[in-house]
Parts: sequence; structure tokens; C-alpha cells
Amino acid sequence: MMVSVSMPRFRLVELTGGDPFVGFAQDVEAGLTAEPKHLSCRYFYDREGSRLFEAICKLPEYYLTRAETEILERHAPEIASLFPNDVTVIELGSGNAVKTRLLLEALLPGRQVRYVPIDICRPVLEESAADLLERFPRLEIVAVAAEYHEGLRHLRSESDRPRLILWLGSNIGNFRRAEAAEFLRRIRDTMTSADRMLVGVDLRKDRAVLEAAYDDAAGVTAAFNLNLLARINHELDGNFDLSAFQHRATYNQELGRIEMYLVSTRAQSVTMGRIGLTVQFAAGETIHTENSYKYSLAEINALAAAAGLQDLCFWQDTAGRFSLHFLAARTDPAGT
Ligand code: AVI
Repeated sequence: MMVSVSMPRFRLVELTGGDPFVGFAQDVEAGLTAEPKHLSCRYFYDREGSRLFEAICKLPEYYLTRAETEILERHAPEIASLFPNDVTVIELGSGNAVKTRLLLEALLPGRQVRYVPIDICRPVLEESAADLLERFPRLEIVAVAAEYHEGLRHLRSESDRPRLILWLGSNIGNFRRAEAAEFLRRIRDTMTSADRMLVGVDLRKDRAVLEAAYDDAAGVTAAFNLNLLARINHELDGNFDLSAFQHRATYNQELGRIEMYLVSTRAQSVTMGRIGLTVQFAAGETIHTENSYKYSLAEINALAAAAGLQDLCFWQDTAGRFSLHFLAARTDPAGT
């Protein structure tokens, strides 16, 4: 007798290590009392920040999303053909998962596909999962609300089928180079010989193109950056005057990274009542809010090698701005 067990098509797993308020409060205090001041870019993504990031992805200057979408539109069927059977697609920093649809569409015919999006913004996870479940009636989703490092723990438990691990959108660029290699190595340590990884990497290019992408004419990236201060105002009872800070994005060519700052336009004092903190700003003083690293192909090769990964193949958009790399765990002694 055959017993069929009906699986729910959607499950949400919440893996937040400790109280998120405490983590945010401690990081804000440490960052704003440091010299020079800094805040972590991972705090950009509250609901409003996630909405602004989606708007950034549609800007004419922000070529990254369009370039990666072009690559996936062209090559998703080829990527899918590299998976003969059922597959689990795990995505780190999934956001609205719009590009991922292209891969799911190519994978679903003839295969069972479980999609495991991992993201820190739970409302965004829920919205994108609802959309995907409606579009793809055979898709199963296990959504994981977690930071990357906690998400890695979950990755180990998804081991019943070959896995395609996605790290798209140049999310790797928000890690320092050594940290990116270390994080890839940790992912690689969870991979079997049947697993593959797809990593989207933004390439080094002209300063003008890069600086426009991170300082758009419509001011959306400026609003995204300033939203960090609005978040502090809401969550920590702060009194940042957003009109007294300006967005700045500059390309540091030597380090191959865009650096984003908030610049205080005057001497001022800001209080965060909920954590009993007052911070002084001099006129022109900066808060460093984000690095976005760009890579050459040689640097991507070195990164893969340092992480014990083998770059099986890669695809680029027609303008050669963005590169998508298909990687496997190396099994030779040098890669272990
Ligand atoms: C999410 N991350 C890959 C974006 C980037 O390009 O570094 C974040 C971003 N910051 C400003 N614009 C977009």
C-alpha cells in the first residue's frame, strides 16, 4: 500500500541569534563612538530600506541587476540542464527573488524543486514567497529569516538532494575580500560533490560608471543611505536631523571598492534616548556606511582558489560589466 504524505508547500524558519534590538543598539553605539565613525550596511534592510533597494535595482545608473538578469535570461536553461534530477535551490540574501524566478522557471519542468531563500528581512521573504507559490504551483518553499551566518547552519540541514546555492546580486561585494574568501570557504565546507554554487560578481570598471551607480540622479541611493539614520530615530529614539547629513559615494580604485558615507553638513549633537547615547559631529565629519567591492577576473579566480572552490564556468552580460560564476567544491588536496 502506498501512503502519500502531503507536504505543506510553505514553511518559515526563523533563526535569529539573540535579541535583534540588542545587536542593533550595541553596533550603533560601537560604530558611532569609534574613530572614524561607521555603521554596518546590514542595517540598511528594514522594510523601508528593502523597498528603497528594490527601487535602486530599477535605476538607469544601477546596471548590476539588469546585467545579471540579462545573463540569467540567456543562460538559465543551460544552468538548469546541469542538474539532471530534483534539486534544492538555496539563496543567500534572496530579497525579492525576481532574478531567481528565471532559474526556477528553467528548473521546474521535469524536476521537484525546493527553494530555500535566506534573508534578514522577514516581510520581504513572506511577500516574495507568496508571489513564487502563486506563479509556480509545484514549487515548495522553506523560507529562512536569518543573517548569513545563521543561514549557513540551516544550509547543512538541506542535504537530501543536490543543491544549487545562489549568492547573486554582487552581495559578495559587501564583504571585505578576506571575509568573502572565508565565507565562501564555510559554504564550500557544507558542499558535496553534487552541489554547485552560482555567485554574481560586479567587475572593476570606470570610476564614472561606478560612482553614478551609487549616486544616482534621482537621489534614491541617497535616501537608502539616509534611511539608516531614520531607522536609528525610530528604533533607538534618536533625533538625527536627516537634512543635516549628505550622501557621498566614491570609488577607491586602489582597493577596488565603492565607499559610501553620510557626511554631517554642520557641527551637531545627536541623542539616542533609548540607549542613553549622545554623539557629537564636526562639520564635514563622516559615517562610513558601506563598501561595495569590485573584482577583476584574476581576483575572482584567486578568491575561488582561496575558498577551495573550482570555477567550472562563468557568463557575462554583453557589456562585460558583471560576471556570474558556476562553482564546485574542489576535491584535490590543494582545495581542501
Ligand atoms: C546589496 N548590495 C550588493 C548593493 C551593492 O551594490 O553593494 C547595496 C547597494 N548599496 C548602494 N546601492 C546598492
